[in-house]
Amino acid sequence: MKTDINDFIANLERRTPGEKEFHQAVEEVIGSVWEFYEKNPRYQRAKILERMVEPERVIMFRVPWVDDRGEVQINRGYRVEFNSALGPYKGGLRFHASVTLSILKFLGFEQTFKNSLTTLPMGGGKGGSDFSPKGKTDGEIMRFCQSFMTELYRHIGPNTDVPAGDIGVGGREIGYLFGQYKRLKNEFTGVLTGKGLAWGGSLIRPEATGFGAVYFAQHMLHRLGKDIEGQTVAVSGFGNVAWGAISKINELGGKVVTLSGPDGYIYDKEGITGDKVEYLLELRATNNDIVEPYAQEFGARFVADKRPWEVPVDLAMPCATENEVDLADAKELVKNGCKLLAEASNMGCTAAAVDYLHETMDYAPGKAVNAGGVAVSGLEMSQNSMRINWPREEVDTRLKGIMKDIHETCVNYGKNGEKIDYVKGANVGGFVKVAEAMLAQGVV
Ligand code: 2IT
Repeated sequence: MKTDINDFIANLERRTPGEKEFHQAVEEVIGSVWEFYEKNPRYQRAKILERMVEPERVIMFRVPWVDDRGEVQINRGYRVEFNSALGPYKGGLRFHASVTLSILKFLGFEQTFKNSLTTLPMGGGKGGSDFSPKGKTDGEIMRFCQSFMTELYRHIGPNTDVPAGDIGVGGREIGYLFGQYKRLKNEFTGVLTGKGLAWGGSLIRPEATGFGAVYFAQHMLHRLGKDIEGQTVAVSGFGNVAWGAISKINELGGKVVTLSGPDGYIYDKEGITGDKVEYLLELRATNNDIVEPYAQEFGARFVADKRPWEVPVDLAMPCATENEVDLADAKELVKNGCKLLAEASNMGCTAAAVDYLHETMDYAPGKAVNAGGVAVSGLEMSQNSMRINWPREEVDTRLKGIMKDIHETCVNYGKNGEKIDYVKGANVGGFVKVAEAMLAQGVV
């Protein structure tokens, strides 16, 4: 009953036609773990990989709402409950016009391994909608969130499935979603993470993805005998992840010179520091999804319709969305002397870019680098269960410890001579725990 890797992928594509982002995510993981899988007949007999690529449950639903002009709008809502071997399904909600089932399946699949790497008891899931917050008023966003939760509430719960934010879902949206859940269930529980501090949220959760990514990059640098201090960094995006990463890079003495949005990128030679960092939060709150106003506000350069990877930097940290670094971008980075790329976005690099970066510099994938966000979500769940709030230092110390552990796991499973294959390290390290738990729990 031995299948080879090509049969496995052909079978996956036949069963899930057109889901190209999902195929990309699965192929990346399978490429790393196949050798390990072949050496372990007990995994094969239990069809662990075949089960892993099939979500435990997918929920799709209509989300009707009324806009400010009184017109009825219809969006599609999703929750992909991918894998609960290690704990309740856990992962964010993405509200963006580009959302499809394929994108949420890739994110939910990745989330399973990422959550396993955090060492905390969380399964993997992801959800969202093709609703775009761009240009919407606060009232419209609230009504959309209420309608979305009016269906979602029956599928989730603090011991079942705990959503959080992702692109397009921040503190405001989590508030509206939480309010509606509480009203429908008449229960105040930790059913969502990323909550406000006064009502069950955790300190450091807003900063966690960016902080964690920088802690991870710092471990990569230390292995090379270097440090963030004095390094120039290109960051993409201008949302929550970019904001957290830039704050931490500044604190550690690095200099961030770029930001980006769907409209182009900003090159700020002086460095994005002080008020400029806080301005990102204002820019985000306008719901316009453009970064250009930064250039007018602070006199920096704006380059329309381009990505920031053409600027000479020492480090690159993609902080926006999937496939935001392609092969040409990767070549440009290397040509300009960039020595390290730590992916804070999920699947930030295309498969061709990953292959190239692997040969030319130190590269680490999102599921390891950005795991600090969901890790602090896990800590928010712990605090909610105990009905206490930890001080800032306690959460930050735990986050630092988790990022160190994830880095060690990558080094242990990804050693390749002098180099570390962070892709293999993260994939195998994340896979082993999930696989063992699935074996132990029988054919379910
Ligand atoms: O991609 C991610 O890990 C997130 N959007 C955070 C998920 C979470 O449950 O905090």
